[in-house]
Amino acid sequence: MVEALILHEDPRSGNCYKIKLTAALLGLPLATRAYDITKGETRTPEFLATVNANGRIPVLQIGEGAPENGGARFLPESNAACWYLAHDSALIPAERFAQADMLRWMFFEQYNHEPNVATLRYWLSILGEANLAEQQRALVPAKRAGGEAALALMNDHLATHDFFCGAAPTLADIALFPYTHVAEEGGFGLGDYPHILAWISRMQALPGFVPMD
Ligand SMILES: N[C@@H](CCC(=O)N[C@@H](CS)C(=O)NCC(=O)O)C(=O)O
Repeated sequence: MVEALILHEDPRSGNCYKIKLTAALLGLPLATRAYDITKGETRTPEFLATVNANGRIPVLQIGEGAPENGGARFLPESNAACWYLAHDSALIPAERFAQADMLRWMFFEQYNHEPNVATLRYWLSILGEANLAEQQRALVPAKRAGGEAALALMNDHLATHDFFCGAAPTLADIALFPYTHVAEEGGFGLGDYPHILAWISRMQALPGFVPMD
């Protein structure tokens, strides 16, 4: 039996787009259920009790219905959800080092890239600079420096690699693509990173590629 796959998402979120891109590249049907994170819709008692106690999207729901019929399982964390979907596919290299190297870039994305590049996009383009709290405003220069460092590292790596783990795309590329290709919405100038721009074009040319909403 094929299990239903439902993505609990906010369509503006790059973390959610990672999962939609993985499903699209693999030809997997994926239903969606939308929430507005700026209205606290992932912080309701019902969401916390049934979807994600951590109060965040994305969450990949696997299966649906009553527990006696298999029920629904909920998987938060974008990169874990991508891993679930890509199991046994070419998006996860089989060779041990290559697989660990792919994970290296996915951890880099969560620690060095997303907290800087994605957060500035959220603050400046979605919340709006005028609406930032004083504490957020004070953090902008450090996030700018952290984001520039992450983009520079990526650009250097892509100078000699078509994709992050070699000649073919893996989940490392899918994890890094969403917030990188809209980095200008956070005030980053992608013109400074020509190898990133070439990689973005390669990603957009992949069979099955879908753009972010
Ligand atoms: N590490 C998590 C990050 C999840 C996350 O920060 N989600 C944000 C949107 S991208 C969210 O739900 N924010 C709403 C909130 O915190 O209330 C992942 O990769 O999925």
